[in-house]
Formats: sequence, structure tokens, C-alpha cells
Amino acid sequence: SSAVATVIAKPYDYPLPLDKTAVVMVDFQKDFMLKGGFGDALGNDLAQLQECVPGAQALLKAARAAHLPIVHTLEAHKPDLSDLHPCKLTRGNPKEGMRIGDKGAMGRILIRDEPGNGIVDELAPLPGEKLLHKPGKGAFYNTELEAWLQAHGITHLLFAGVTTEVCVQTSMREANDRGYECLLVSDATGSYFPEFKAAAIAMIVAQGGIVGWAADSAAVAAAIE
Ligand code: C5J
Repeated sequence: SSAVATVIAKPYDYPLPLDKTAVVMVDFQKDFMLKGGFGDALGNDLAQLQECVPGAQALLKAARAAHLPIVHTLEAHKPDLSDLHPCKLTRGNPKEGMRIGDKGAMGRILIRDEPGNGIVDELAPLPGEKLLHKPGKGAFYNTELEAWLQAHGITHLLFAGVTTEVCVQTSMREANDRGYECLLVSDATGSYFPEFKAAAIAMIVAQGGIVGWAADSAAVAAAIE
């Protein structure tokens, strides 16, 4: 269909073409959300990220019912670390044995296909949904995402994920510069720092939506159901 739904959003209504919109679930990984992973290794307060799980579940449910394509990104490095810049390996001065590639409680930290690198059970991908491994913070850097979106005729992206001001905001800015109309689902994204989440949303929608729009999962669900 060529139907266009309307999401009540900030800074103003978001037109959502039902056959040209995809959902990008950014890095809902055990590595960021559970003990023994990468986020934990960097000394973060993991409890903060749990708050956005219900909103992310509501978004997934509505998007699946509306048959929107869903992309799940995973921040991940190859086992031989050939896609890991030295600056990322050493950044944060992690404790001995807690660097990217080291063996942690959930397997090697931030390495593709290790148990800790997978998505949390509550938001597990379904067969047929796209998994996208990315070595950087942004989902477009060194990945097949842009080609995949073009092949599927996607022009509009709904973003969710962790963390708001790092991988989610970076990916949304990359998408905005590539011409995609982007909306951040505000209760489906979380940060270790609640004040950074609030600031990221505010800076995205400021200046008439300089990076894009924001709305909660209920507003998105109401528009696409
Ligand atoms: C971080 C991410 N925060 N997924 N990664 O290192 O936001």
C-alpha cells in the first residue's frame, strides 16, 4: 500500500509511509545490558537500561503487526579483532582481562556470536528480521545497512536502542545525513545516564527537528495499528 500514517510527535507530526518505513533496534545486547559484558566492564550502572525494555517490546509488537521491516544492530568485532581500531581497544582504560576480546562471564567481550554479544531475551529477533553487525557506534560505518535499506525501498526509520546518546544518536545522525526521515522512539531507548538521554532527545528535535522527530511507542502504535 502507499498509505501514510501520522505519528503525533515532536517537534511536529511525523508522516510515516507504511511501505517505506523500517525499525532499527540498536544494540539491545547482553554486552550492554547485563553483568559481565562490555558496558559493565566500563563501570556503568546497568539498571538504567532496563527501564526502556517495555517500551521497546511495545514498539516491536506494533511494528511486527504492521509488517514493518525490522533491523537489529549488534556492536560486534570479528574474533581476530581485525575490525577493531587500537583507540577503541584501549579507551576507558578497562581493567586487566576486561578489554574487548578478553574472556568474560558471557564469553569474549564484544565479539560476534559470543553469548554476551547476543540480544537480550525480551527483545529477541524473530526469523526473517535483519541482523546487522557493526564495528563502530554508528550503524552505517563499515556495514551493509545503506545498501540493504535501498534494496528494500526504505526512506523512513524508527530508532530504538541503547545507548541513546552513543550508538542510537550516532546512527540517527548518520541516517539523517544520508537522507532518511528519522524518528526516535523515546520510551524505547535508554542510557546509563538519564540526563544524557533527555539531552539527546532535546537536541535531536530542536531547531525544527534538526536530526529528526521523537515520539513514544504508544504514539507510534496508535498511528500504525
Ligand atoms: C556504547 C552503544 N555505548 N551501543 N555502545 O558503547 O551505545
